[in-house]
Amino acid sequence: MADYRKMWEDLGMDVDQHDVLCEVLPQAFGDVYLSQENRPEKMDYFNMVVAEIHGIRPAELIEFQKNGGKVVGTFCIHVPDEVVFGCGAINTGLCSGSQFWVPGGEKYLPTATCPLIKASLGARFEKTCPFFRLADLFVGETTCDGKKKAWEIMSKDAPMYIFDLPQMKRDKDVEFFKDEVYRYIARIEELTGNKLTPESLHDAIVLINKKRRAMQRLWEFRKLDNVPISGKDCLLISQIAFYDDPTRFAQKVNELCDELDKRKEQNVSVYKKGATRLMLTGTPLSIPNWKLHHIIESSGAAVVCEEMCTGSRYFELTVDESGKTMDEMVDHLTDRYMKGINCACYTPNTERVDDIIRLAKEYNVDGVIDVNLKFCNIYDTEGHIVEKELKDHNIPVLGIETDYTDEDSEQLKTRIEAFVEMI
Ligand code: BJ8
Repeated sequence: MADYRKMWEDLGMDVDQHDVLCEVLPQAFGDVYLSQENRPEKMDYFNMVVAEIHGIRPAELIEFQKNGGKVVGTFCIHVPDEVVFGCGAINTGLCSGSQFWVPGGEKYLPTATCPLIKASLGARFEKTCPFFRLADLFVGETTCDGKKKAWEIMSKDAPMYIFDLPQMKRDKDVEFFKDEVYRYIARIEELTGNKLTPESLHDAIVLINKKRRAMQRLWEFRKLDNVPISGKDCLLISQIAFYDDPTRFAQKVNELCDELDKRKEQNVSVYKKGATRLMLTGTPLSIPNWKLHHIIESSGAAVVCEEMCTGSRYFELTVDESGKTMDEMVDHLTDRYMKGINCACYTPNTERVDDIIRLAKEYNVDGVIDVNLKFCNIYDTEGHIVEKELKDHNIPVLGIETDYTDEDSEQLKTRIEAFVEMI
């Protein structure tokens, strides 16, 4: 790995503490990923991105900033990347999936807060993540109560902007979201000093759609009887999608798909014949949270789909590219980013249940695991509706709650193996 110490110091990071993270990550990645057999060769690029996760991309972003560019960090898939790219800035995801940052977050938040939020605050306040140091603007959103309050705390230390979201999807809520998109455009224009034009927004829509289409293409392989790529690898790619350069990312995913086309012709599978096919649904699995996939796939079952924000919710829908005027394009962004995202923060959220049933059929799954990050009240509560509906459709379902620690790994393994056995 190249030496990025100077860069991290210049970012004001706590480099000694950060070294602790740098020591454990390669080991964890090796155990979970590099131990897999028969991986596609084109996963090499994604391996390299993870190996240098706090190096290559931050260095690119800093170079961009030196030339006057701005970097915007977001925490939720409701916030449209297209606005940022259309203004000539770069968007990067800031979700945190490591237990490493949780104790730092607990200094500011109640213990009974979901690990995703605690890790986000920990990463910022403990100065141990370059992305949380370099962003010019942090964009929070009003999805769940924990996040809303966490942004108030983070705003004492970081330049924050709040994207307000409605709680329902009525016509007046759609209008509200549209207004928020316009307000966001004004803020990003102010940040960058660049005007968003119909042309630049159209180009950004096309750019981000290409990334989503590449992911759609990749996910199609997971519908096959002989699945040529593991769920773990697809999860990794979904996680990397949040912060990699969109053009390069789409190209690398398409190159991987070309390799998978050949595997498809030869009926190559990474799983044993007859492996149980599982879908995960629930709260997001931010990088480097690979725990569940690892437990499931080490037990011989296959994860073939994730109805999650690190999964289908991120790429299934593209933005309509036919808009000519700014207003038409903002309408299309609203269709995609509000009406099209079925997060438990909405009431009602019946479309999510419809999605789960549809995906279970499309990916021909044998069972569903409903995953909840500990202390996420909205997904936990919605789990009741999800699990009842799945049972009504005769789809076996297992509800689990977990966090970023490894403390429950053995227990989860036992429960998941029993579930697979029972299917
Ligand atoms: S669109 S899922 S990315 S809000 S897990 S922080 S909800 S307490 S992450 Fe999310 Fe946007 Fe919805 Fe997706 Fe709160 Fe729950 Fe924690 Fe969560």
